[in-house]
Amino acid sequence: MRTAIVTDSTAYIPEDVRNQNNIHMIPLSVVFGNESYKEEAEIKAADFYEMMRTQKELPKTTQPSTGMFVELFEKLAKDYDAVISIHLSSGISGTYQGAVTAGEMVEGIKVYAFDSESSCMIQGFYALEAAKLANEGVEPDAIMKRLNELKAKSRAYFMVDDLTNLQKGGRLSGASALIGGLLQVKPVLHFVDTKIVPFEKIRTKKKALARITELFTEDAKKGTPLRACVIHANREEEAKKWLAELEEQFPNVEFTLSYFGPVIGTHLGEGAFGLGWMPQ
Ligand code: MYR
Repeated sequence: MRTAIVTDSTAYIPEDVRNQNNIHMIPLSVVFGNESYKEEAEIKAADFYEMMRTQKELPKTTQPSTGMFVELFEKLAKDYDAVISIHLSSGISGTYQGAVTAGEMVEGIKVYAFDSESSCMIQGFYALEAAKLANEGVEPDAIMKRLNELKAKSRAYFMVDDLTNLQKGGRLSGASALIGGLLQVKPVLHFVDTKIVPFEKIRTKKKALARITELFTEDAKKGTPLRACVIHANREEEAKKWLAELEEQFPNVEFTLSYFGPVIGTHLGEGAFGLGWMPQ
């Protein structure tokens, strides 16, 4: 069976890596006023953060339309029997549901939608793993099984410089414990049951990054070979420094440096950092 792999733009897999691995990408968009930009294709991260700094209003984000999914799946149906469509968490975006709905509408190709229950390069790792297996001719059911096994063992923690965007965009759940000092804290955040919730209330960025490193260390020391990603929102130099420290401490972990692009950056704001990992 020929299986195509689709992911959305919030995996932030570089274009050359997508092309090498035969991964198809469907974009989400950011909207400034009346102007909508498909991320990756029409707006890149650095330009986006510059625009966000200079505009008074927060941008909005939109998921791909069902029509975009239908068009893509119909195109893929010409060359493939199945498609595995891997998306950002269903608790923060309707993108995954869009793939499910379009999959029910399109004939001639079986659509398997995968809810990453996360986003960014963690989602990218699922897409890369799925692409490797699909290129080896592994059946889609077996690929889905492998993705679910990885999901059960994957972790991601992140922190934002300022919680305002996450709160205004309605993507922060269970934050009542933080109310009162919302802007003064740098909580470590994570996903629980598809939603973003505070993991621990922490007061400074330094302590938050140290706590995330500690959580990673606990897992990395267990001995399972891991792949991990350091993710930043327009803070490449700081992210590289963190990455270098981790690489030195954990030479057996396969690290990737990645970024929060326009759509995720809209909700996290500039200066956010994350660390995600899963078994290799
Ligand atoms: C949409 O409009 O459908 C997109 C909404 C995206 C919400 C993003 C919320 C932040 C996600 C953080 C992911 C961190 C992964 C380490």
